[in-house]
Amino acid sequence: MPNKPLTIALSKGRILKETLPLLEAAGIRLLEDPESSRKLIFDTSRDDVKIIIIRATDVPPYLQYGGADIGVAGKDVLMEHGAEGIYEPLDLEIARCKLMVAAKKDAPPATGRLRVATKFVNVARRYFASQGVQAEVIKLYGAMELAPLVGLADRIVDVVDTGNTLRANGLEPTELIAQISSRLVVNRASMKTRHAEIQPIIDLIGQAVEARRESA
Ligand code: PRT
Ligand code: MG
Repeated sequence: MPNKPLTIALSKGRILKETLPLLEAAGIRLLEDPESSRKLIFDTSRDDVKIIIIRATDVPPYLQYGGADIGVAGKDVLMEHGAEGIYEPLDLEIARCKLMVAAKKDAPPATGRLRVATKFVNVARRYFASQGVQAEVIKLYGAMELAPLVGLADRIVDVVDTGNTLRANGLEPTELIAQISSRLVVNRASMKTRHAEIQPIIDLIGQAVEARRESA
């Protein structure tokens, strides 16, 4: 009996757009456009490969628990979730941004206990602890930029690209926590049991990343 298909987990938006050309290098092409479909599971040009479309923050748990064999996730999301059961063989060098602390423009320096609003609660707790700063971390699911404006928090921790969103809300970045890009991730068990199928895909994508870097 043939193996069940390899499952690749992607999320809509910038990761999908920037990952598709890399998958093509491994002969994997979507047969329809997920951005305009309500389906969650898609056939590809390879009978042995399916693509599932999930929320960016759901990629690590899908990979950890074997809901997908391969995936693409931002390093920010991986840092927040933790890497248990997940192997991270490649930096795809896409969806680059920075994980930063930000505050109201000209906010006073931290004294005493800081209130920090973020969806990256684990990253934020670790970061402020490493700086010896006492922080009370408040979990939000979106629009972090609002929190300092209404006095909910002194700082936010968020992903920043151009900085336009911060500026538009009278905020400014104060500290860099980490440079971020998206990573190819593989379920650790799949990496062992399906090595002969997965390793060639990693190699071809790795070559495509290198070729793109050299032509940039
Ligand atoms: O949107 P959803 O809630 O489903 O999930 P998500 O926001 O995690 O997914 P998505 O597709 O927005 O982001 C996927 C990954 O892209 C993130 O995990 C990051 O690794 C990476 N990435 C790169 C970014 C950005 N650039 C980025 N600019 N993720 C989010 N942003 C946000 C930023 O926080 C701000 O709100 O985009 C907005 C614009 O940023 P500025 O600085 O250019 O104004
Ligand atoms: Mg988003």
